[in-house]
Amino acid sequence: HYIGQPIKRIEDPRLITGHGTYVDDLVFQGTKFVAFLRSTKPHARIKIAKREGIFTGEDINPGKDFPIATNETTYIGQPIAAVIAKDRYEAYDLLESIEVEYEDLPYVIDPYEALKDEKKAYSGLKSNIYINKTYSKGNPEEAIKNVDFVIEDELINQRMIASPLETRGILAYFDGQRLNVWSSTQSAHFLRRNLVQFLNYSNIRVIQPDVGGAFGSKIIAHPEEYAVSKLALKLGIPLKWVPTRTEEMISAGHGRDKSMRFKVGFNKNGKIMALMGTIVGDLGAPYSDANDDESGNVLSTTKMVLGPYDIPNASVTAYAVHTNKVPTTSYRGAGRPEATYFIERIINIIANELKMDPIEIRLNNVVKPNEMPYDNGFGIVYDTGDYVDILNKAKKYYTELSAEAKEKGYCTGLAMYVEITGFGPWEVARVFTKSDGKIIAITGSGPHGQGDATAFAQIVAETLEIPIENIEVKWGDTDIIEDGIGTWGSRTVTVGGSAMLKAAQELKSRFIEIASKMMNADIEELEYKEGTITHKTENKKLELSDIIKYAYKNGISLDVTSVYAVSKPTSPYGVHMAMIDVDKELNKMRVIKYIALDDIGKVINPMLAEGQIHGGVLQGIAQALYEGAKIADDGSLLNSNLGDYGFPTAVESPEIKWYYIEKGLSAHPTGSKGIGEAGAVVSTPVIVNAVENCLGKRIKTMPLSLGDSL
Ligand code: MCN
Ligand code: MO
Repeated sequence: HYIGQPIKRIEDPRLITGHGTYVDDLVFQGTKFVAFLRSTKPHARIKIAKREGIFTGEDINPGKDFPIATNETTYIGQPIAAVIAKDRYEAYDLLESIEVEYEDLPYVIDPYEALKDEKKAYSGLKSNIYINKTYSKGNPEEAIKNVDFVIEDELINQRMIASPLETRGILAYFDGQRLNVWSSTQSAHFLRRNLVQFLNYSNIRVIQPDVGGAFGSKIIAHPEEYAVSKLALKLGIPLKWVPTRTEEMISAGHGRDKSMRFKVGFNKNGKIMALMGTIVGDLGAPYSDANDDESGNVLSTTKMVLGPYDIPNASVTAYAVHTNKVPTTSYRGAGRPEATYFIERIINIIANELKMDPIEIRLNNVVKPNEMPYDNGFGIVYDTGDYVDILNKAKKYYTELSAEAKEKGYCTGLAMYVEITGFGPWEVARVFTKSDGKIIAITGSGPHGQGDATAFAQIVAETLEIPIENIEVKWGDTDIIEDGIGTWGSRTVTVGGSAMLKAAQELKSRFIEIASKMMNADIEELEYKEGTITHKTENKKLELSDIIKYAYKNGISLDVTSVYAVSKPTSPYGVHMAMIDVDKELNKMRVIKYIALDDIGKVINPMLAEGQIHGGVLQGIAQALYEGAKIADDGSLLNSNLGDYGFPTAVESPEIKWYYIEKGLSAHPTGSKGIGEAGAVVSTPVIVNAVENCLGKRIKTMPLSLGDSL
């Protein structure tokens, strides 16, 4: 059996021996290097002197300001012109020769200021407010009159920068017949569809080579990708663009940047009776590729803000608003971390107010197992799970952790989460056999570090009951499979894996069908076991190699493509906790121990899943303690390099223990739920809650090591 086993990553040998191929490793004869001139003003009318070799918005999107600003720039860092040179040194030198006239326009940086609509982030906007939507259930106005206590406050989830080790990058080449594009992206297919639309040209092949991480920042098609593709199509020479780290940080799309003003009414036992509030998400400058995604994730935050709790009366208004900052895009969790942060901080504040145990207060509020599936009233249905059971299991770990902390003078904190994963609309898988017996499995999704290829190999090997070494997994090329969606929203192993499972099952039934022909027997008379088909009553037996040989000889295809359409996403959940050393004098905090307990349904590979928890948890710890975009009054980024930004390393990582239960299976064929984001979804409030519990003072801003908290 392969499913459920900690199989080592089949992707790794070539990567860890330095044989990976990233966009910047690719060179074609005659490749030229592209560099972009970026706006130094948050909002201005621009005029660029046209010269030979300088390309502006007029060359890329004439008359429009997107993706490249032609007449009006709306954030510092926005690309406003491009140059092409023989290498990147010459390209950056060339940038200095471009003359830009800026005519300043009023700019707005603070999202609450932007809501007033006195200054527009872009003159083409009717309003800065991209969306304004209220979600309600019960009657919070009435309910709050009858509660024991009311608390009002504000919580801020700061602007983050994804910072994958590899920046974005693209190489585009029009070979006279078709446009070939290599991009560091989360989905070759999604980028292709976007380019087809933008260029109004369909003969495009997109390849996703090895990708050094993305964390959501490489989902959307970025302005530079549109621009380089357009220029490549126009000029017919291979063009490469790879930004510097600072360019990446000021233009790749930031994450989070939401705040919530809330009023919560609760009783002596900690039961929340009413929650009211406003969530404001700062979208930064308009960029439809980013803004269209759940309104910059503001809607997903709001729909999930009730968490795993049965809050009978609630009304929360969401505002997604434009400012003159870098556009915000998805960042690991994409809305769910913000939602989890808000509700878990609220619960912690209430628990401290009532001097209640963090597990008891949650037990008094969670949705009960007999209420599953549970419609949270804000448009999300939680499919399966037992929130009471997982809290009771967490109690044992938390009691031990608290005892150790007491002895050593450390702080502890805890948070719970429910999230949504396994998004659709569909995914494609293709499984076929080579004439030599090799099985090739191709996914339409776009793994870029998660290890999904190993999980896919496990799924195919388990279904066909053959050694995993016989299977080769491929992805990231629009030429090798019908179509695809991509890797994000912790969907890949569940949605892509279900497509893979269906394709492998179909291939297996084809094997059996062919065997029945070869043996002149009914399918019911045959038995498939470990790649061998035997006749139940007669002494006949066929190996897969015989069947494959026969199929090719007789003109029968063993190439199966399966499209798996998703009807509903699925909801993983868990309880995480931490022990932290807080040194008030040195204003220093160090996470000593972290325990994660999750239910993600069927676990395909516990080692891969645990790896995701390690990375995600450290990312969330970093949001609590170290990371955050520091924005100046004019919207410029002050900490635009990894040294200043507060990027965590292995040194900052605590000991992380992962436990899982497989109680709430999903309805997908794999039975799995996603875990790619869970760590980042819940660890931030775990850390802030722990520090708050120790200080006995309400915490408002992150990162804590820089904030006003201590
Ligand atoms: N897994 C499993 N059993 C489950 C669920 C997951 O064995 N029930 C395993 C899978 O086999 C896979 C991994 O855990 O190896 C994550 O799977 P899944 O939860 O399906 O998530 P995705 O593969 O769709 O990954 C996307 C997710 C997202 S949205 C972000 S952001 C993120 C993350 O993955 N970005 C990452 N983890 C990252 N890890 C790396 N190294 N680099 C990134 O950019
Ligand atoms: Mo993501």
